[in-house]
Amino acid sequence: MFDKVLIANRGEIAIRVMRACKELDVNTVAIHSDEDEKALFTKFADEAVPLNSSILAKSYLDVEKIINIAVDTGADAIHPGYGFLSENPTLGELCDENGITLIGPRKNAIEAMGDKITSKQLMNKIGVPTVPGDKEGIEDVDVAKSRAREIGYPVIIKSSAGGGGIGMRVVYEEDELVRAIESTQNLAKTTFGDGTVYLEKYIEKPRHIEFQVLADNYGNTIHVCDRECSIQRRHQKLIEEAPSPIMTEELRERMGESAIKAAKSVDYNSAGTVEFMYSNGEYYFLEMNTRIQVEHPITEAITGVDLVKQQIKVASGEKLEYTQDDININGHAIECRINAEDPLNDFIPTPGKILGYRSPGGIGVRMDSGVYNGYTIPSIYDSMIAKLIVHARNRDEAIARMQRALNEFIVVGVKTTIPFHKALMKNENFRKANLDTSFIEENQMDLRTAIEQVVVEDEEKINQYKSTFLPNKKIAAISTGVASYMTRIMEEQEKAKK
Ligand code: MV4
Repeated sequence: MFDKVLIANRGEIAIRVMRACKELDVNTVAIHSDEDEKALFTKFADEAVPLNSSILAKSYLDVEKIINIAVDTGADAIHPGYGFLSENPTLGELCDENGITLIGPRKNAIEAMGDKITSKQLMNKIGVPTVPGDKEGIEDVDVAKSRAREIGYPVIIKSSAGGGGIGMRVVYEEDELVRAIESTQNLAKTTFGDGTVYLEKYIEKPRHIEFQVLADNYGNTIHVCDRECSIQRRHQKLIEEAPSPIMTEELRERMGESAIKAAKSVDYNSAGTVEFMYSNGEYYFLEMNTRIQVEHPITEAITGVDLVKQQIKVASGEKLEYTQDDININGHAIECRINAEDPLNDFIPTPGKILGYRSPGGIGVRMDSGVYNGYTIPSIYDSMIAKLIVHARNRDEAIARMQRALNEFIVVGVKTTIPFHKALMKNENFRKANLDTSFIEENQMDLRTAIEQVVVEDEEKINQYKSTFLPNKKIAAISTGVASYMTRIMEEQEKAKK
């Protein structure tokens, strides 16, 4: 096992990794930007080293600076968390050159899965289902036209270097095809420096189901079951649950086998996630994320596997402690991402100082967070306040537990997405698990009305909290619950339809 791990990340995930390290009796080094000097994760670490900048390229994305700190502090491994350098092949390369172990997959796996055409070709070769369509980039628009006719409209143009929803366009008829190809090529070239695009059948309203995988250096690869991640907005997940409500033993067996095959095809040797789209009984490989993901705790809840601990252990050369037969599902877990955002104003970030804070707790509740009362949520990073995870015997009880935990959660000073999640828990379609990737769009009217109601109720509660715990503080009223400009526009649209 390692002596000392440097965590090349910030916020809740830095703390999550440090907790795993402590249970393994491993020392931790935090690195932090100027902006993060007072962040909670710096206090959790055995040592905290300043990056002396708040510019991303000179702080959390500065590979050389981070490697130098690892060398100087005597760290023998680096954990990149998610985002930032987690899928950057250069980090692993520089680690190798400096005798440091990267807690993550090898460079070739990151690169093969980072290129969508390469990974799709690989999946086709090994018999993992992919969406019908091109296996090569578009070179000639006339060939593309005939391919689109064969497949049938609608089709989608995707950039090979893209991912996570960036650089895609849906095409409903032939007239739009050439323009869509050209604009996607241009976008891909400017964003990724690679203008390669390809075409496939557009799957309408798919569910997004992903499989957690774990692999070691000795070819042992298992899946740690599925997560349902369909409820997202502009490719940002809002809530995840495990297992997927539509999963059957038989489907899990097949999709799990595909996930393992996908991981093995790139000699995977860490924790990773294989994403699929699911529609009408069919599933299709989408991409593989070669990192630990935000939503990994729901998998930990239902399987009891500490994914980060396993990830660290396999990186240090230990064998996986689980076989596939050891993985069993116990109950149901839900994670709500609580962000400093205004759900009634297009989810715009609402950074600022937390003036009062009450964290939920009790049976079946886990809070992964990097904030505290008095902390100022910076505007230069993502706006997550906490991941609230609940675990219960079944989906209905998990929803009830989440409602109970959300009702305990109080944040004073900044608007949050807590009202959104409360509204979601009450939504009939959500409760019936009647959901797909269009859920937010299709339920936005009902959700908005419910959120507005919750905001009014919460204001009362927040005022009570303030008069009890913050009697002498003058705090400007937040979350007024008055119908916003957007609401009025949407109401007008709704009326016009009728
Ligand atoms: C698709 C699709 C429909 N048909 N591909 C979005 C993220 C990127 N990795 C792939 N994405 C999609 N690819 C075909 N052929 C619909 C999406 C999609 C989506 C996929 C997963 C989760 C959420 C999504 C939201 C909108 C669109």
